[in-house]
Amino acid sequence: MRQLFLWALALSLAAYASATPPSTDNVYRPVQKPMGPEYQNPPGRVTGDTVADPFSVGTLPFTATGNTCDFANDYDYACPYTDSTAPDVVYELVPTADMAITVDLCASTYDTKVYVYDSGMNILACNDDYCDVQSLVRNVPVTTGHTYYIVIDGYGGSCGNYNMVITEHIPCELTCSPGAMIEGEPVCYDGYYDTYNSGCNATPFPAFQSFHVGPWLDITICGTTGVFPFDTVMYRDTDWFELDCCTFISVSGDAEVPCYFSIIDGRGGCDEPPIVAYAVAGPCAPVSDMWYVPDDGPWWVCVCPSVWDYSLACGSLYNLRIQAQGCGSPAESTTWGRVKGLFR
Ligand SMILES: [Ca+2]
Ligand SMILES: [Ca+2]
Ligand SMILES: [Ca+2]
Ligand SMILES: [Ca+2]
Repeated sequence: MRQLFLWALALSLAAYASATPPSTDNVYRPVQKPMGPEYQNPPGRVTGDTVADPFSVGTLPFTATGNTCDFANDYDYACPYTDSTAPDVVYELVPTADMAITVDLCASTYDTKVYVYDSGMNILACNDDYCDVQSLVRNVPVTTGHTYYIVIDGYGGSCGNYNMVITEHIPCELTCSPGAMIEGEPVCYDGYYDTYNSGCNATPFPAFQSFHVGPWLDITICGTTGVFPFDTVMYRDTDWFELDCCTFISVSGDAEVPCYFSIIDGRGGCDEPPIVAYAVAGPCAPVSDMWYVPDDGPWWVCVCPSVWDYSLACGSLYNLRIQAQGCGSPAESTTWGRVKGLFR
């Protein structure tokens, strides 16, 4: 019966392991994508082409769909890729209240870019790839009665169907779970160098926060993370927790910014260790159903921001609960209630 349960768990893990696992690097390594054919402007002008004749954004939340291919190329901003020739569409927003906004193009079906300009065409926010190759900017402050331009563009010469949702940005604010262990790492900052718990990203030596599982381990870690610049390079605070030996690992929790919660096979050391399970937690979107059935350790649980974007500010809080069964605990002592309790 227990074997059956293990097989069921192992099969259910296939869903976690089948997608391309995320990187656990702490430094951003942009890859230049192929640019594709240069886009040629169509003849004539249509509404939405430029800031002189934009579409209007109505009451928030506001959704708009369309296709950028019939518009002209008028705008480009490097974030970080340059030389876009893609056609672009312009929306005008005049807020009726001071707020921050999120512009979400994640449901679009081509390689999008998005920019937010003020009325003087000063750039306020820019993003290329937030959710796969689609774009999102969050927490962009806007002021009542002022005019803002939201430009939907494409990477390289890409155009296609866009789906834009503009919402008021409601910040996700968490507090440490009762009884949580405080991570203890300093809050990251510009130029921060993590020797505290950056795991396989630490040089010259790996740096883990280690836990002895014993028969059972049930611990919640309240930590902070974020994305920050080091010189001109983008870094993120990665937090690695080591478990010495386990026959079950369950990971749950939430974060103020989107974070990968990953279970990593540490048995082969830091040379490209396999990620065996992962999920995105936050913002205010808990993960509760991630587990793995491992063997002799060590196993690592890693928390890192899932998006390379400075809006994921240092000091963003997470609660990570790790429940594990140790290698030494005999199967006979495992009750169903206890095992199932691990995966709630
Ligand atoms: Ca363009
Ligand atoms: Ca993109
Ligand atoms: Ca941290
Ligand atoms: Ca860290």
